[in-house]
Parts: sequence; C-alpha cells; structure tokens
Amino acid sequence: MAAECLPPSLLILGLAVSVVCAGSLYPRDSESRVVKTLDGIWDFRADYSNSRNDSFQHSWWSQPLSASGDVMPMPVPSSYNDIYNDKALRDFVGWVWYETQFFVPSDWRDQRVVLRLGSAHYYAVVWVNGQEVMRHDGGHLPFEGEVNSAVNFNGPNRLTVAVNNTLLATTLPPGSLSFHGGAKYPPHYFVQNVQMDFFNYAGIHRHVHLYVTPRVYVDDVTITTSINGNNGEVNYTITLGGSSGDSPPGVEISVEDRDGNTVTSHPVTSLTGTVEVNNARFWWPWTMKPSDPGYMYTLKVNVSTGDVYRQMFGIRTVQATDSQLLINSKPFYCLGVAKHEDADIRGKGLDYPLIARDFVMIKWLGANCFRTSHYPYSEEMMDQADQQGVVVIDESPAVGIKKAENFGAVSLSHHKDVMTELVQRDKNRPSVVMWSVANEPSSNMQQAEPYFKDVIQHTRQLDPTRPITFATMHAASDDRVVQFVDVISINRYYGWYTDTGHTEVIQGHLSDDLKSWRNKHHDKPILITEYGADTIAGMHEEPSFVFTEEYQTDFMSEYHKTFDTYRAQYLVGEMVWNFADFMTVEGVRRVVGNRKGVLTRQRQPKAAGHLLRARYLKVANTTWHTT
Ligand code: GCB
Repeated sequence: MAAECLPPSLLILGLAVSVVCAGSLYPRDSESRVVKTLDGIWDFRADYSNSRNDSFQHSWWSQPLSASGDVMPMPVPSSYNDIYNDKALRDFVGWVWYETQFFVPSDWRDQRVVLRLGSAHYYAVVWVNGQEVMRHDGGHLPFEGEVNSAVNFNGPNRLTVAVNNTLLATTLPPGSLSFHGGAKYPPHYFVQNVQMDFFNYAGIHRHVHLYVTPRVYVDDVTITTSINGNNGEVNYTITLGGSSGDSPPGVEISVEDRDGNTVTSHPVTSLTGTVEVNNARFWWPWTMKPSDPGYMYTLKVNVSTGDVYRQMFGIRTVQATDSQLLINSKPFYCLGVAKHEDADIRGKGLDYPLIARDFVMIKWLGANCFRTSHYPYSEEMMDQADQQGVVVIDESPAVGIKKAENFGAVSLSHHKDVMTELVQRDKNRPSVVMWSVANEPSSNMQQAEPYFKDVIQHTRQLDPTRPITFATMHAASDDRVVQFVDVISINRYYGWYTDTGHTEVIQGHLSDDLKSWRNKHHDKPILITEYGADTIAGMHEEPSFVFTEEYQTDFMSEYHKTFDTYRAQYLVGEMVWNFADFMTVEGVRRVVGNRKGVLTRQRQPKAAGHLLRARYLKVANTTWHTT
C-alpha cells in the first residue's frame, strides 16, 4: 500500500469504506521508472438495484463484469453522466462499475508496481484480478497502491473499479438523500440533494496509471524556496520508501535549469538541506514579468539503489501583509477568474484540448490568476499554471458546509485528511500562492468557529509558507471564521441576488461592505472571490435587463469602479464568477446550468469577456509600472 494510509471513514449505502490511501508524487518516466496509462474505453455497468447494493452482494469484482449482466463502453477518463442519452444514468446515484484489462511486463516482477488513479468521484474501491487493492474516500485527489501481490506477470490482468457518487452529511462536498414513499412516487424512490451549485459529475475523472519503481524509491520530495538578492535558496526534503536493509542508501541531488543544465555547484548527498542557485531566474506571474513568466527548475534525485525522480519547482516567495499580497516581495494584484472544470460531454473528465483552451482564454482575458472553485483541479491543469505563470488559489472540495450536521467530528477529521492530501499533492507548485479551505460555509454559525480554527491550524502546520483563506458569503458583522485566515475572500452579488436589476446600488453596497471588513480586520487584505450575473449568450436588451449581455457588462462595470477605488488600498484582487458557463442540477433558477460565465460553456466570449479583457490588459499594464 502507499505510504499515506488514513483512518476509517463512512458507511455508504451498505459498504464500510475502511482504508484511504493518498497518492503522492506524480508518476513520471525516468531512467528507472516506466509509466503506462490504462486510459481508454472500459466496460461499465451501473448497479440499479433497489438497495444499490446487489453488486456487492453478488461480488461483481470476482469475475468479468460482463458475467454480471450487460455492460456498456465508457471512456476513462470522463464523467459517465453526459455520454449516453439516458436520464437515469445521467442522474444516477449509487455504485457504478468499471473494468479493463492490462498486462504487466515480466521484467517488472522484482520491482515495485504501483497503480494510481488521478481521481475518482466520490468513493472508490479497486480490485486487481478480484483482489481488493485499495479504497479511497473523496473525489478530485489522487490515490495509489502497490499491486505486486495482486498482478499476474504472465498473462492478462483484470482491473475493476467501483465508484459511488453519493453525497452525505460528512462528505466533502456534503449532501443528503431524500427517500420518498407512498403511492405518488415510484417504488424505492430517492433523490440526491446537493448543497452546492454545480452538477455532481461522477466517475473516473483523471488518468489511471500503472508505473514501476525500484524497490527502494523516492517516496516524497518537499521543496520550499527563498530569495537572497539575485540568488535562490532551495530547501528540500527527500523521503525514501522501501527497505534497503542495514546500510542506508545514498542520494545525490542536483538542480537543473529549464534547458537541462546542472546549476548546483557541488554534489549534494543529504536527504534534507539547502542548495543555492546563483543568479536564479525567479518564478513570476505572466503579468508581472512578461519576458519570462513561469520559470521552472528541476530537482533531480538520484538514489544509489537505482531510482531517479525529477521534481519540478519554481523559485519564488509569497507573503500576505496587512494590505498586500506579495510575490517575490512585489505587490501582486489578482486579475482573476473563478472556474469550474466541466465542459460538454466529458463532464469533469480530464481533457487536454480543454486544458489548453482554458489557458488560451485565461490569457486572452488578460487574467493572471484563478481559484480552483470548488475542488482541486487536475494535476495536468496545475502543471500548466506553473509553466505558464498563472497564479492559483488552490481550493479544497469543502463547498456547502451549511448545516449543523456538517460540522461534526467525522466531517472535521475528513476535512483535515483532504487538506493533507491536497497540500501533499500541490505543495511544490509555485503557481499555488494560497490555500482556500472552503467555499461559503455557514461561517456565521457557532460550530464553524472551532471547526475552522482546527482545519486552518492543521493546514498551516502542513504548509507554513503559504497564506490561507476561505471564500465567505457572510457579512463582516456575522462571520466567525475570517479571524483565523490571512486574506479575507468575499463572494458578492449586489444587483443580482439582492436589488436584482439595480446596478445603481452596486457601488454603495460594495464600498460599505469593504469598509466594514477593513474596520473589523485591518490587518488583512481583501480579495473579491466572486461577483457575477447570469447571462444567456446572444440575448440582448437595451436598456439592459437581467439575463442579457448588456446587463452583465453594465453590472460588471459598476463593480470595476469600486474595485478601482480600493485597488490602491487593501484590495488585492478580483475574480469574476465565472470564467465559463457550467452545469448545475435542474432548478428554476438555472437555465441548463449556471450562465454567469464571461465565456460560454464552449469557451467563446460573451460581451462581458471583451469587457473584462479590456480591463485586465489595462490594469496589468499599470501594475507592471507600479511594481
Ligand atoms: C456562489 C457560490 C457559487 C455559485 C454562485 C452563483 O456564491 O459560491 O458556487 O455558483 O454563487 O452563481 O450563485
């Protein structure tokens, strides 16, 4: 099993999920490692039984899935919801089953063979040839396990993955089930209630990898950096896994620049230490240093037992003061977008063209940062943020912690585990300048205070180098959690959910709001993490009317005037809600999804996209000069 195995968790529809194993380093090819992808079109079957538990009672993992009944083709990675023209599958709640075959080269036999899933939403149980090899609790984060004892080196292997999307009071995000009886409903009828405003896409969402390492291997690499004049200081800690008997293996560490040249001046052989990079090229967001954004170095770790692992990193510092967010000691103003990961057909399935397009449009908008609202995004997306110099506020899947039952001990413990997995996964990324522990919890409730104090303290212990925030929908007067964070992040909808249609009230309300936060917490800068208006692309009305493109631009322009007043003071950024339209549950407030995108779901601009682009390019220009 992987190094990181976390304690027992929940009962979901009859199954005790008992072990959680977090994946750590991203699988990368090297002189000693080979990575194979198991992506493709797999067999798939949903368990529609009334109890949703027949599949476990009949051990669907113990024989080929097709022996249990009809299977259908399903792409991995993808969400299963939007592939078929089948409402029952789109809205399915419970266990779905995936199966594929793979081979393991026979010369991997004496090494460590690891199976890794980039994410499966929400619970997953994994079998190889009918032998259970791991379970994981929670979507959006990777998990892995050593599978040597389960694989067959001389023939085909059967990989079975069961995934359950049920959201309950203690999951992140939380949800609940309503069971409806009586003659008016079909028999055994139940529905999933969600406490968040996006579709609960499910399935195997990211890559499935099989990889091999030597028996003694690099298990973890942690890198933090500081800047000393023109030089960069790189502090590293290497953890080795596996046992090499009595004599500890030797390691050799070196730093390579982007062109592969070694820049460390002398051999470094300790598992922890500091190396100096003279005349370093620092990691900058693309709007602050347009000539060379996103500069990445590589720490090469060479273990005497044969393992070689390369970890990329950037040299930069980040700090929140009472009124600024500093990157490399220079004020950074976030020209941002809050995003979602979904798009047509694939749902939340990893998709390279979509990642590439999103970065093209982020830069077209002139945006220099995004928030991973409301869950961790794919590692492949985060790699691009690192390499293209786009700043990230890395958010956990803790969205919609609204009810008293969401603040219990099980929720708290799971929330801390999720923060551990998130920090573990993204700690070496220069693009990540801040952790967001939650979106819009009931931070006005008494229970929220001890709960978030604990989550935030835990996150700070995991990573003392980055500021921490969460996005609040509450007012300064009733929030109880902002006291624990470094940056105040607020989501605001004046002129939309309140005073609908009245753009003329926006400036007054927003100004008053900002001042009240400042009065209460004059030691923390403020970031606007959401403001936005639903807009149906192509709908026009002059003078403007809610839902038209004209209203979205009028509405945003009012916000921009207030942002410009406070930008020179303690406002450290603005993030429009949303980068693009996205899918939600069916509801009378949503027209086939949330339409607050400045882009359509196909990533084409509405009028507001052009407005934002003009603003961001202009503001970026002025902030270069001031920095
Ligand atoms: C919010 C939530 C976001 C919603 C948005 C909206 O405050 O954080 O998840 O989608 O409002 O459009 O209502």
